[in-house]
Amino acid sequence: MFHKVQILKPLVVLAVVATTFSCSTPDPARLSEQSLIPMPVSVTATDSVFELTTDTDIYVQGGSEEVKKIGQYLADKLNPATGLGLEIKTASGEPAAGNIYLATTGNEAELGEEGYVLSVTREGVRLTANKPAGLFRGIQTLRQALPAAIEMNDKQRGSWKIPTGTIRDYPTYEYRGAMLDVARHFFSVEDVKRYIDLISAYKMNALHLHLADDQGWRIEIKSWPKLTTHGSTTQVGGGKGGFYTQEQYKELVRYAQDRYVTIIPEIDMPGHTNAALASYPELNCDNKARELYTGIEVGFSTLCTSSEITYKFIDDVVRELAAMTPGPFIHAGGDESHVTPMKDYIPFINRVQDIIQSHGKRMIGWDEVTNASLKPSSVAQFWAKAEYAKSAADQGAKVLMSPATRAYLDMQYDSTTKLGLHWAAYIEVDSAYIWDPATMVPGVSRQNILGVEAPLWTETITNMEELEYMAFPRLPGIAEIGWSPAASRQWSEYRTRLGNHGPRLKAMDINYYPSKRVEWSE
Ligand code: TNX
Repeated sequence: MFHKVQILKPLVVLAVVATTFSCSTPDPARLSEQSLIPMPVSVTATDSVFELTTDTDIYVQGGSEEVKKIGQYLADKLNPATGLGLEIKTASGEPAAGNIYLATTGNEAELGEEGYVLSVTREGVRLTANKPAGLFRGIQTLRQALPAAIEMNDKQRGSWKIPTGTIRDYPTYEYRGAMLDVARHFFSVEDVKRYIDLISAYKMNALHLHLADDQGWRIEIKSWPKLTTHGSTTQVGGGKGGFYTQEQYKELVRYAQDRYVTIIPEIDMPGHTNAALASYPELNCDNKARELYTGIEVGFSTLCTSSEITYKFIDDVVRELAAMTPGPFIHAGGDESHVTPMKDYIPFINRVQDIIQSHGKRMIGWDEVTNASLKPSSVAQFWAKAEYAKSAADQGAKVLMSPATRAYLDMQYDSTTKLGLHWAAYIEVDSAYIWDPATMVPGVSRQNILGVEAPLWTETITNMEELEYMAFPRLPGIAEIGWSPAASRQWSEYRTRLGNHGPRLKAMDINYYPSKRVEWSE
């Protein structure tokens, strides 16, 4: 080892001198050797490069404001680091050589809603998809086909070469998401926007926001104002908490929509409701308001399932949420309702499911909701009990896969991790990657599965830096599990790609955990 280093050193110095003093940077690795995450369905490399220059612009197919907006998003990603000032232009046909072209062509069934074809030749970049969402996903691949420095926010030296070839790509699962618990610790609108940026860079398309729990209620409900004037005012450890006004929430929904991410709001019930029970005495069977709570115990609170006012409350909350939710789902929680007897829990969940449906939405619930009678339109989120996931599938409902032992981003990496919990497992980066949703639970197979989601509970997570440390680099692996075909996934190969991805995570200013199971390139 020592000798190797001695011999290699002069070579390294030479290479550094060569790249620093020559006018052009060396050509990038072939397209098939780029460290793309998630791995595309197919990559065919040819042996040339396309270089972005001051003459390069982004041509969008004429007419569509939506495609124009995607073009602008791409320009905003490429211009800061390159300083090339790419402009958006409307094209009536394919542009002249030297440019990037984005178009929705709408005729390839296999590509579906989110698939795309990215074709790079010496003459230019051509990105096509059936739908704008596909163009957006393809842009994430294009970013990763450029040098990591493309992610920097200010002008970088260097040339901007993309290896040539063709990528055809589409997702395995239609739902690829992350969950953020903004109830245990509150996260600002700016934080949530950054998380949306980060998850969408890995082609995730859903952000589930856990908006209410024992420690805080985080979304303004105009018909029940004390939920926020009182119920939002603290958090775990006794900080000041916080909440989103409806205007702020709508802004988040729009921000996510522009990145083809659907926000799924969750109000957890009948348990995990202390913040609501503290705000309105009438939601308690004894009519007495509870104290606000700042600890991290679970399973002690319940709405009064036998009182009509509870259902009026839920109907009002769901109505206001549904009005701000363009996506199809409202999440009703339903987990760890330890003080709600099962004989009360079952009719409660059935009724909540009806309320959600009456407002035009589909219910998602944590896996315990399968104790009730699920409609085929409902979704059970598997986190703990395999038999519940199986029961959901047997009832004809879809299953969302979030096994706590693999996909929980709040679990510690190992016993030395300072943040997080370990009640489910220690989850190193390989463990978070080496599983297949379609074989996780006997009796639950691919056609029963809506997709995958990586939840981040925030009992111990207080700010964005800590959030990033727990989410990265596990989240890109979960994103790949949701997107890429199972047959193409191998830890031994992914590990190299992830290691090569290190400089990109740094350029994105992500505070990631530098796992020793990965060899990180500088
Ligand atoms: C269990 S997972 C919970 C959450 C906690 C989490 C901590 C689930 C549906 N319920 O209330 O925050 O464990 O890891």
